[in-house]
Amino acid sequence: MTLYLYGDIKTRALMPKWYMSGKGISYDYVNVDLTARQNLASSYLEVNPFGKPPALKDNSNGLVLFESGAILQYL
Ligand SMILES: N[C@@H](CCC(=O)N[C@@H](CS)C(=O)NCC(=O)O)C(=O)O
Repeated sequence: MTLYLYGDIKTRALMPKWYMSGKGISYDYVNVDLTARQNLASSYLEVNPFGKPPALKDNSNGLVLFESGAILQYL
């Protein structure tokens, strides 16, 4: 399973980051630089059409979540 977490330092991505670290869940981190407006780039809007990090993509089943609470519940 490959998990991709999309976020930036000052976003709610910190919560799933902290949770996955604590649980030993491996993931790839994709930085979405809010100051550079990368959250509005098509590459991120394809993941989350709302353009708001965090988002989590699970490549094993194609699931994409973009609410921090839903991401934590899924994990
Ligand atoms: N309800 C969403 C909130 C997402 C959200 O508001 N993200 C903020 C960063 S924590 C954001 O994208 N701010 C930049 C913007 O709104 O353009 C969640 O909990 O994941």
